[in-house]
Amino acid sequence: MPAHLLQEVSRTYTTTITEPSLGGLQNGGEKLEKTPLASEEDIRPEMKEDIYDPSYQDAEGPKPEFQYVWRNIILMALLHVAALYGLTLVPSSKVYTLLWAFLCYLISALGITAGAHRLWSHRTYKARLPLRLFLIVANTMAFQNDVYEWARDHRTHHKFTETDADPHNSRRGFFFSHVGWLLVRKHPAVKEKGGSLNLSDLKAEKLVMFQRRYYKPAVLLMCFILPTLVPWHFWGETFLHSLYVATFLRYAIVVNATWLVNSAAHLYGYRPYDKNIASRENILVSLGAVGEGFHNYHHAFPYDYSTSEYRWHINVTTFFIDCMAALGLAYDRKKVSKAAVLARVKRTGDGSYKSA
Ligand code: ST9
Ligand code: ZN
Ligand code: ZN
Repeated sequence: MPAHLLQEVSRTYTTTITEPSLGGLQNGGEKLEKTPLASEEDIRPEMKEDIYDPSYQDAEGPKPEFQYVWRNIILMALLHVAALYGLTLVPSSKVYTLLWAFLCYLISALGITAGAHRLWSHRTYKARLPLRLFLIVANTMAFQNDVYEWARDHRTHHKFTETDADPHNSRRGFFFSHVGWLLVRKHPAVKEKGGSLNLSDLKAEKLVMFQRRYYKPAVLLMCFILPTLVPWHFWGETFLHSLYVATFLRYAIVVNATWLVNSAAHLYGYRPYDKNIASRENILVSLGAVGEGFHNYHHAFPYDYSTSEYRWHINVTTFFIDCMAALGLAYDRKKVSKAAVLARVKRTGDGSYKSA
């Protein structure tokens, strides 16, 4: 059978969607498998590293002192001062510069949400090489550590959430879970318990390891040099506006929108799916984080490619992945069935559940 036909067949049979709602956009009219998927065993048998492990609890006794990392503290402070200055330059920026800054925000955001998060940390869908190439470049523009490190920390966060082994344990307060955790040495439990995770899928992926190897020069190019040079070179923006608005302000917005998932979405909002976990549904966070604020759902069902019960409801990332699926670049998207969601709501929800 010719290669393209083989691909078609494999695409048809590997897409696992329970309630397709994308009309003509989806898979060019292909028949979708309608398999009601309920548990992680059925839905994603190959990955268990992000499933919460309630058997791990904090050790008794005093917590270790914070070991400050002054280099990070100074650089983060400088970034935020530069971003504030960038904010004052917004009114005098060219419209194209603002559009470019927004585009860089969107690309960086997708590199985190569709890339580091839903693809590489959770394996909630599969992506063909052109999409993975785009996502790794976009992820480099986001400069949030390389995908290997990001996914290692993130799986650790899910498995040992709200314990000392959680890199951004929200029990240590808003500031720590927002940015503080990047300014101090990690708790020894993070390294110990994180070290027990199976990361062989990441180690085996050449693209992920390639990014890790060349991460520093790649970040310099994608996060700082390119976003600054484009407005300056192509439409005669001043160097100052290009640097402070398209680069520093845009980068600061992307990281803060991301950090809010760890801070605000672990502290403020309802818990319709599971009242026993800290993470919450936070619509404001979803707006800034292109669909990643449905965080009570996401911790309850980390294998769902939409990180939400819904698809395109305040969720640009799911729209993007579905468009990629329509082009044949994304496939095998995992979606929890409505029946499984409702059963969980009934069993562990806080009573605030309303269907959108
Ligand atoms: C940034 C990351 O911003 C943000 C991540 C946010 C995650 C959000 C998730 C929410 C859901 C998704 C929502 C997306 C929304 C997107 C919206 C977009 C609009 N397991 O780390 P080191 C071991 S980064 C196992 O140096 P220290 C390991 O052996 C911003 N082992 O620890 C490692 O060596 P190696 C820019 C682990 O010395 C060794 O320990 N970047 C684990 O305590 C040393 O690791 C920065 O600011 C683990 N989990 O230093 C840099 N962890 O790597 C920040 C460690 O060789 N980072 N090990 O294998 C640092 O400078 C340092 O990590 C540190 C800790 C100072 C924080
Ligand atoms: Zn996650
Ligand atoms: Zn979380």
